[in-house]
Amino acid sequence: MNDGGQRQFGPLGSVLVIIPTYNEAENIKPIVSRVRAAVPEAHVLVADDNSPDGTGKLADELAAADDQVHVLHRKGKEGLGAAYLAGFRWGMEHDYGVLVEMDADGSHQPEELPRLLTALKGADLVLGSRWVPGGRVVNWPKSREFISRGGSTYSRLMLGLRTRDVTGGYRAFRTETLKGIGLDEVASQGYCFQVDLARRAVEAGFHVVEVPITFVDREIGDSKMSRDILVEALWRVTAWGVTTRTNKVLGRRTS
Ligand SMILES: Nc1nc2c(ncn2[C@@H]2O[C@H](COP(=O)(O)OP(=O)(O)OP(=O)(O)O)[C@@H](O)[C@H]2O)c(=O)[nH]1
Ligand SMILES: [Mg+2]
Repeated sequence: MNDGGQRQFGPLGSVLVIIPTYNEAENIKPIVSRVRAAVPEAHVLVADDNSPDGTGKLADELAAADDQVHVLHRKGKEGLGAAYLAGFRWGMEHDYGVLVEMDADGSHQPEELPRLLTALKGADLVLGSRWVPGGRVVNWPKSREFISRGGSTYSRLMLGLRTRDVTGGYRAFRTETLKGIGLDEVASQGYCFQVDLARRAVEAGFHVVEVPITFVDREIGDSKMSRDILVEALWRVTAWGVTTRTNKVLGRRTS
């Protein structure tokens, strides 16, 4: 991780909050209005994978009533990673300076976004972090906390990262950072998408800062967490770790 000490960071530019959705009909309106209230100048992009429960239609209603709300309709469920990649591309095409990742279910509190954006003034990427002092989780079953903490620890050890919360999904990127990461090579779909972006940012020498957040467990709607998502994360992180170490031994840069 680059310490960013000597760097001059440019102005942030306009902010786009990307919210991927799959069956979030009960959550979409409250979360969008919370974002609009917390950071009134920010725009919102809902990236919906043709949710059977009509989330996309509700998002269209929000967009029709508010010029700062936009909807990206995707054909079908392709995973969180693919939805974010499409959202990032949309944000780049529309010249936003900052692209924010946020879940629809209220786990990532929009009221904390101003703190993330303030930190981004002196960073390339800000991670909302549950596992730094001041960060915490509310209402999470111990089993989920164990999996999440374990996933972060395993990823840190395998990949040699210094960040504490590697799997979290509440993040603010400068658009330039995402351009520098090489999004075309990102194939991860589930949670390891977040690990993948973090390790790529660190390896590319970007200044990554963690800001403590209070993560609130979803109250409404169904979880998309699955065994397949965990298995994908485990094998990909292991494979990246082996490649990173092998390349270090051979004195090559990782790709
Ligand atoms: N577009 C799209 N969004 C998705 C997909 N899978 C999950 N999401 C969204 O990504 C965000 C995170 O998913 P969650 O189901 O909340 O995952 P989680 O936070 O680990 O699990 P719980 O909070 O326990 O449900 C939510 O806004 C989901 O609606 C997908 O395949 N496509
Ligand atoms: Mg959630």
